[in-house]
Amino acid sequence: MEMNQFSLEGKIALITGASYGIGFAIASAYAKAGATICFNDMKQELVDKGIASYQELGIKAYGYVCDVTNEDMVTEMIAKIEQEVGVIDILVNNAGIIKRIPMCEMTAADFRQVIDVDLNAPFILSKAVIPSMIKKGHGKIINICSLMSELGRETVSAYAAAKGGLKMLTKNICSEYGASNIQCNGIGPGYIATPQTEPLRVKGNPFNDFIIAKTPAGRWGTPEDLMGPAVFLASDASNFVNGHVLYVDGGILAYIGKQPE
Ligand code: NAP
Ligand code: GCO
Repeated sequence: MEMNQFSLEGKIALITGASYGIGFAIASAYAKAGATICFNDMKQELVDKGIASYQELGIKAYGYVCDVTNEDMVTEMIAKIEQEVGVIDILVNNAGIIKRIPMCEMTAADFRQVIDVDLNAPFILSKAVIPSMIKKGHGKIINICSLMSELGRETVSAYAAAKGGLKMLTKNICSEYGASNIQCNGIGPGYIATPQTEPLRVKGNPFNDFIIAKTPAGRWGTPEDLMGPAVFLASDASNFVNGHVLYVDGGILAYIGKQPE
């Protein structure tokens, strides 16, 4: 086995919502593996902040303002990337939101917004890049799923519905485009310390201790924990891995949880 199977030299990657958080970590890992990085955010100020953060790591990243739920903006962004950088080899559907509201108190508009960002947008982005990947003869699509692709919990009905759907969209892209040498896989992060989970980690929140007791690793994950798995799924090393969700969760899905003392 050639070790350069894990190299991303010469590849162009688009990671959505990657000014910070998990997306930023994945994009940074891809750059270290040799890829050219493109990312987007909804606000120019965050795109600029993201570009500066990448520069601090010595990475020249191409940043674009784009709301991933807006198909016209996505079409424009992909065209710009193809013109300014080149055809996208790797798409990471990372941009996502969560609304933690008891289901019966959640408005349909709130539910729809989560589905729009976490499920409809990966469909829109994937549909936008697949034709060029087919022409190029290869492509990698990585959907950032969740433990909530498998499990539910109180207050996250919209998010779990979206992430469960994203798991099945992953399997369907595999089924429909595997013959075109496109591999579509998911990454299911466990509980990761990012702005999205900040409310769960505040001092004294019992959920913090709950997660640590439920995780064999005995800790919250970090965005850096996702770097290696993300490089693997973007590289030639995973060319025969398709339609799979790789859970990077410290073992939480396998474990009933520590007995309370
Ligand atoms: P985060 O810190 O909240 O970052 C989310 C990113 O997505 C932000 O850059 C945000 O931009 C962007 N975004 C949101 N809506 C967007 C839209 N409509 N168009 C473009 N960009 C948009 O989240 P994270 O923790 O890094 O999570 C990243 C992904 O991992 C999400 O899909 C999340 O569901 C998933 N995930 C997270 C965890 C975890 O424990 N953290 C675990 C499993 C899965 P703005 O700053 O402009 O809003
Ligand atoms: C929550 C958390 C989780 C994590 C992640 C777990 O409120 O339960 O936000 O949903 O973000 O998705 O994999």
